[in-house]
Amino acid sequence: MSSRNSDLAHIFEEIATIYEFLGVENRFRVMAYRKAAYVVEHLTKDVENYLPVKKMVKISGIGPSIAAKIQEYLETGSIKTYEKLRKKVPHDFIDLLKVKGLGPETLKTLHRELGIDTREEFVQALKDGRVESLKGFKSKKVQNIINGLRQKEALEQRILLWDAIKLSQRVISFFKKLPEVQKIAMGGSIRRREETIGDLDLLIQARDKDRPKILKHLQNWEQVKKVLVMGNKKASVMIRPMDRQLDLRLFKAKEWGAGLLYFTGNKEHNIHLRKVAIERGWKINEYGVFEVESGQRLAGRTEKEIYKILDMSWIPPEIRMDRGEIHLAEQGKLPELVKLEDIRGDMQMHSTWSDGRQSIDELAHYVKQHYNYNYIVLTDHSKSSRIARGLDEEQFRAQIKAISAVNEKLGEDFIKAGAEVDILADGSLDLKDDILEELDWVVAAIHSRFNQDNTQRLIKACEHAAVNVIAHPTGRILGQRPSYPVDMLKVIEAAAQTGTALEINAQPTRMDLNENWAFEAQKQGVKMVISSDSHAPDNFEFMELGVAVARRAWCERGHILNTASWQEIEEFKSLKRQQVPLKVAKDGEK
Ligand code: DGT
Ligand code: CA
Ligand code: CA
Ligand code: ZN
Repeated sequence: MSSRNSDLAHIFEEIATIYEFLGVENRFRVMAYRKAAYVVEHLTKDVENYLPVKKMVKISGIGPSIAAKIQEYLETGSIKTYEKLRKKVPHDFIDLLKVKGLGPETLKTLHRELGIDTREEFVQALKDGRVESLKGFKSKKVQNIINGLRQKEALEQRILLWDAIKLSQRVISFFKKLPEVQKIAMGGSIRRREETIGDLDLLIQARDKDRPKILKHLQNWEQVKKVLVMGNKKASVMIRPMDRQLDLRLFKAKEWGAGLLYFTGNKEHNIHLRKVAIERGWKINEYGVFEVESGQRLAGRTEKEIYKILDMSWIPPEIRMDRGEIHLAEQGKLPELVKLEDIRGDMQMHSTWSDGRQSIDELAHYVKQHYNYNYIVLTDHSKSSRIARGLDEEQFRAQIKAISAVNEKLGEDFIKAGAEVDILADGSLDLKDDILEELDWVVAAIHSRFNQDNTQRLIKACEHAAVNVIAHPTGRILGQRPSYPVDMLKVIEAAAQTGTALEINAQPTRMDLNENWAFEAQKQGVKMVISSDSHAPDNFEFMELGVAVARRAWCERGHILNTASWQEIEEFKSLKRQQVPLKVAKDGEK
């Protein structure tokens, strides 16, 4: 995707937010700009290709006034309306709207009553009690704001893995334009697929004489905000997108594997490898493996070659954490980690029937066109999730029919009828048993009461015969809220005993189960499903993140249910039925 498109999308998003702050009379503008941001972000070609304005308004979601602003941006590099709005409301302040618990009305009150214009002033007013002294700001509300701010700050030091992956794709494609770049890869936490990322570590293989040109290429990139270090084989810069540090290092061909290994880490893994080398009278650094006495080079060209000379099999980056993988690699007993290509279907997604953006028909065709899946499970929300426009029993019945109709046209049972049913406060389900019986797959999830201890609530859901999987089991949202109180070890145990699966939800801010719980679940023999929880076409890509979590949790194909055929998934369901029989409540009972 073009970087201009995404810059424009950011601008439109910010304009929408500023209008939101300025007041309800702007709500149509807010909607128009939000929509335009979304549309521009998802154009397949650079926005320039859609000009002139007359042609552009034919793209649904872009009106003439916004189309004119796109043209203005392409011609002048800025948008006057945007500059004006920015002067009215400081960016820093608007950014506070992203804090959970702080809406436009609250911010406006703070501005009016306390004269707060910047984030700094806001933090100060929180600290010295001025916020709490305002009418309508009870201590609980203030505490919520403080918690929200903390979560946001924690994430600001680091960025989400998904954002980092997208950012690194942009960086890599920028350098790939140079024929002098022989090999290129991201190292560090991105390559290990950590949950959040501090800085970006970029490695390039090139001939010595081409180094200056490559470094110059970086220095001249319009996305570079500041040069921190500029050497002759490395550089560090701050880049504008997401305000990140980018460390670039250059290697010769014979050093490439050693450089990649050294800068992929983690540190503990590297130290352990070095120890193994030292025991043999060798040393290992970012340039290769050498015999200490003679200084003779033993390896360095590829990672495989280095692991091999240390008598180990190649270790996938995701598990280079010194958690026992080195020992297993010495014995040739590393787990065979699940791969993205192993995934045969997506187990959670939403349609326009609840809060998704695609109709059932569109979902089916989109997935068939872009993915090589054998099945998808439609899991719209149940009725108590009002904001998500959840369905009641009758609507699910109608949906089952609608799914059959689409499947009939497709000539196969591609779409499975499922539901994401709310687990109510007492652990009972939001839908009657008889409709659950009619569904192909039942996902149960908590969407309310995040403050109470939810252990028993989840265990009770596991014990329900119709529940096949617990979705996003801890409920955490990165950058917004931690897990609700829950004893996950007990939930994992209940899942194991009842034959219920646990979900690895692959949404970028969820990744829930996280790698630690997924590791625990895998050890306890609990099956997991990986789902994109898609609400829009581009969400299906998130599957990659869920697979990364599973890989970091040492999961093999067999641990992940949706690497299997639907027939095998049916067998998984009937196993639970043998353990936990369902007593269908008759009408009038319950
Ligand atoms: P981050 O950036 O905080 O998300 O995490 P990393 O793991 O990317 O850390 P970073 O950028 O400081 O270092 C990049 C890689 O370089 C890291 O995977 C391990 C390796 N590395 C860094 N410093 C050292 C060191 O002093 N010794 C060794 N053996 N490896 C190091
Ligand atoms: Ca890094
Ligand atoms: Ca770094
Ligand atoms: Zn959900």
